Amino acid sequence: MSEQAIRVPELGGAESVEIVGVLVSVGDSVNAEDPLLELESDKATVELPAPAAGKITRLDVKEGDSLTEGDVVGMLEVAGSGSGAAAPGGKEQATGSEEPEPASEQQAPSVGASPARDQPKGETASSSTVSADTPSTPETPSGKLVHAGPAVRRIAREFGADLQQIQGSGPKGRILKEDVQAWVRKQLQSGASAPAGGGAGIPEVPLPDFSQFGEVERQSMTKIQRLTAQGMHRSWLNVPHVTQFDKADITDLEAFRKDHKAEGEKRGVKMTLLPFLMKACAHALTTYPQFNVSLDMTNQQIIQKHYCHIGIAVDTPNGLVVPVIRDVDRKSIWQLAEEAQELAGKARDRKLTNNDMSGACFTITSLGGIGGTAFTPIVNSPEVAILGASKADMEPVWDGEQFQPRLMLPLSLSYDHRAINGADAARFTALLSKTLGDLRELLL
Ligand code: CAO
Repeated sequence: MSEQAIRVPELGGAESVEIVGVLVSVGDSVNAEDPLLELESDKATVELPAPAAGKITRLDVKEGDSLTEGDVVGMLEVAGSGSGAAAPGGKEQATGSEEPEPASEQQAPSVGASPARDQPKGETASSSTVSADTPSTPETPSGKLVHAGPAVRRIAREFGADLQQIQGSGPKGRILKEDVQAWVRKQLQSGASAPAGGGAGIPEVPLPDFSQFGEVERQSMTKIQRLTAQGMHRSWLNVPHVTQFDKADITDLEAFRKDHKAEGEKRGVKMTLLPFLMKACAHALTTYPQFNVSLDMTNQQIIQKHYCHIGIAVDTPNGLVVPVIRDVDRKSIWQLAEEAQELAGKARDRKLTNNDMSGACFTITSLGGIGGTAFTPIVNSPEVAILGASKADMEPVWDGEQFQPRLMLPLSLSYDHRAINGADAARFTALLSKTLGDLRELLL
């Protein structure tokens, strides 16, 4: 038996490193190359491996400490011949049955040599020398040992993945980067059945006992509320959202609409702004077909749709529903007004069928009848874009010589940035604005 100092190795150019994880405690038995500390420089995260097999007898550091090359972090009681400088992976290893590592992989990792995201060499080296029955990895609050390198821990932290729930496929059950990715994928796929809060490895928001603050009452969510919560959550987690804002001058459109209100009454149809929005969106979807797609990420394909069905978000006492109007590009404004009215009525009477609510390529959510200046709607995935309309208001608009009072409609287009670029989104809303500003655009 002899004692050996555990020192910080050459830092690969980094002046100092910070301890972001202490993976062992005094009294722990370790194998050569077992990770002892997680060290982070401004370039990478690596493990400090045990220089030999033995028992930790002293630890002089804690998380947050800064270290430089050669610093002693603790002492190791080395078993066997007393050769404190025994080569890691040599005959003295506790896991003697294991294949010796190639020399190049046995060396202590050089901090800064390999970016954390690229699976540091040190991680590979230690992964094959750790014995599963050796408590060389930190115990989690539940007491279960988690066996993973710093790069993997970092990825898990980024995804909010709980390493305790992940089965490692590496040597001796070590959790690999691929295991974390597979786990996250599985969580996302099972998102439909996940509760609205949490899911996808994201910890649920803990609920305090609200009754300590005042009187409370619990109500079961309606089915629509449950489905909406799941759908929104799934979309929010899966879709990289961006919202493009714009305005349309609908002064002339509003005059046109008002001119046709009386005729609408005769037809039994309320002529609102919505059918015009639908028609303008259909025109933009045809002009920019990249908005009329869904992404199949599993097969890495873009599914282009050659039909133009538009969903309309309808606010009902039971929650939000989205009936779909088919072939909007081929219907007249009167037909669209009639169908929108009929479907909104069915929605409020809870008479919509699944067929009424399926097949949309794009969604419009209009809050204009209520108020507001802008909002950021959530894409109704697997669609890739949604248009929000807020309340149109009179605004002074400069015509080059003077301000004119114009009725301006605020538009908020949220889109899936995987499918659509910002420039396309700006073109889309510019075209909407142009079309709503002058309906003759639709004739071209
Ligand atoms: N700016 C100014 N006025 C507007 C407007 C706008 N953007 N949009 C509608 N209006 C006007 C209408 O023209 C109508 O005016 P008149 O009475 O003078 O004709 C009035 O507001 C009421 O319209 P409406 O709301 O009854 O009808 P609509 O066709 O505009 O909308 C529907 C129908 C179903 C979209 C709407 O009733 C609705 O449910 N909106 C809420 C959708 C929602 O909740 N979205 C959020 C989803 S995400 O949480």
